[in-house]
Amino acid sequence: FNVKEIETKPFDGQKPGTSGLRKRVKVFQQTHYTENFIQSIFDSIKAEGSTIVIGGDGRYFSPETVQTILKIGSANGVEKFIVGKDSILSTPAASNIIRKYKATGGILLTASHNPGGPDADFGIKYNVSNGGPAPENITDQIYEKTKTIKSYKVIEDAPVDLSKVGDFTYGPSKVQIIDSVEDYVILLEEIFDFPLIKSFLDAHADDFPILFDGLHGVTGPYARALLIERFGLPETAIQNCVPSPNFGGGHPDPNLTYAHTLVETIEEKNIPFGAASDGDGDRNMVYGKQAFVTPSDSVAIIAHWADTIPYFKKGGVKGLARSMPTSKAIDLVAEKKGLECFEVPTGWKFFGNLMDAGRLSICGEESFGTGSDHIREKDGIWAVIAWLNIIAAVNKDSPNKLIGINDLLKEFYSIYGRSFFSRYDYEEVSSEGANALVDNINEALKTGSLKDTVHTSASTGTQFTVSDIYNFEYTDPIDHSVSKNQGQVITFSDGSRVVFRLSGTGSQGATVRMYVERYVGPEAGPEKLMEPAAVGLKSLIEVALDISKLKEYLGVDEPTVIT
Ligand code: VG1
Ligand code: CO
Repeated sequence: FNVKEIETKPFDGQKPGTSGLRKRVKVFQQTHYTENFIQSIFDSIKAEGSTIVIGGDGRYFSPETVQTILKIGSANGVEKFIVGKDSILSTPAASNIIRKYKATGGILLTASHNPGGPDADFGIKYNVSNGGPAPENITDQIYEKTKTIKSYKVIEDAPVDLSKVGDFTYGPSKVQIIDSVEDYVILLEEIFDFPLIKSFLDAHADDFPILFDGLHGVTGPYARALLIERFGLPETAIQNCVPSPNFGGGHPDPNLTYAHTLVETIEEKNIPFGAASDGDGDRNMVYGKQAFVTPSDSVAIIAHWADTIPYFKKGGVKGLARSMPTSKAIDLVAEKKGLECFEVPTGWKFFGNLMDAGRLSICGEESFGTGSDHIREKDGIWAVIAWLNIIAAVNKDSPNKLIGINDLLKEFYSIYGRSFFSRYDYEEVSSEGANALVDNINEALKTGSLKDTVHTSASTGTQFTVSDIYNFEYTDPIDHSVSKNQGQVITFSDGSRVVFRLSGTGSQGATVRMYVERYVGPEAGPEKLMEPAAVGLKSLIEVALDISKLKEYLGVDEPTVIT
């Protein structure tokens, strides 16, 4: 096979963000654009003799891109490709495949929860041999290569048929097309108590029906294999579970705004337990009739009940962690259990080193990301099955009263208190406005002008005194790499805090995120503790908007999404 060298010129802006390179499909479709980025990946790793996993959420432009990877990868000396059938592997499943088959790394074709289709988003992300997203030193290297690239290498062979499982070749390289679901189901079976879950669901077919909504993303086949085939649930237990290249025209993000198909069916049919996942399967939302679990609470509750899950009962819980903007609920669990607890920047890549070093077992992000060291990505289906495992175990000890989501929340708050938490997203605002907002807070940080100032909520009269402002910076305890400017934090004397961050996953304009958190101790009593988050946070949100002059800088009145 001839290796051809194709001339090219660098494109601006091929810098991987929080989770890979995400742009409009039209941008990736420009001549040489995708090729440049893929060659830059192979230039940044040891491609010769490597094994590369290829998967993704099956979105529009994925099949073409798999062929592009085969062409360029083969020319760069890749020995073997392991590819999910129809180019599909959920992000957690891909992480598992990389680890299980000891691959060099993986290329994931996904823009996660961003809409798909010819006019929407595409994305490419590189994962390393531990199964996790490439750390910053590698993504920086990829970006440097994209800035100077002059040519890329290809081998021209007939495209591989991605719809057939089996062993094939592309040029001199081996290509193995694998079932997308099988290995993942085996993995979860080793982690959870499947017989316990099944017997609980069997016994409560009438009073505890469940519903999983795949939002037309990649998790559909995984949910079917587990819920229908393993647990024997009826077809009504899943919906929107056939992956579609444009996610059925929807926005595959599991939150109260975008997962409205789940929310509507749950409320209409009085379903006590529901869940949804995002396009690539790493996010999750747990939602039941009149019951919503914030992701920050979800991970803390899983940590609290970890002993009910065989994987943790056997291996123990080594440590806990959260991303910086995530509420501190999990810190309270760590404290009570005498475990180490880490606060890392936003993005799953920061958890990997801690897991590899044996210091971290369970972690999460407020952005509907929950997971453990069974792989190196967050894992939506894992979180849903974890909840089912916990509910099944708790109910085994409560034969006379059915314990549901709200009972678990109530009990958790009565032990630890509650960290009321909410995030306001201002999507696709002007970059100038967003930068001015950030500059203004930095100015206050520098001059100390906000320190000790008192702010009063106009509607409730509650007062907040600023105790500190800082820019979050993280030093990785394992490799000592430093990540600066990871978000601006304003803390108040009552322990509340507000965080401002610019998103690193958007594909157009800027997205500003404002995170608010206020802790209420268990002594407040169940009525206060079970208040809707919007009520518990009203005063703080007013004050945060006021201090930051956010509406002025961004020129918008309301956020696009509230979670
Ligand atoms: C967002 C979330 C972050 C998450 C990232 C990738 O990043 O805030 O917590 O890790 O998406 O998730 P940002 O930079 O836009 O805030 V996924 O499911 O899109 O891979
Ligand atoms: Co995702």
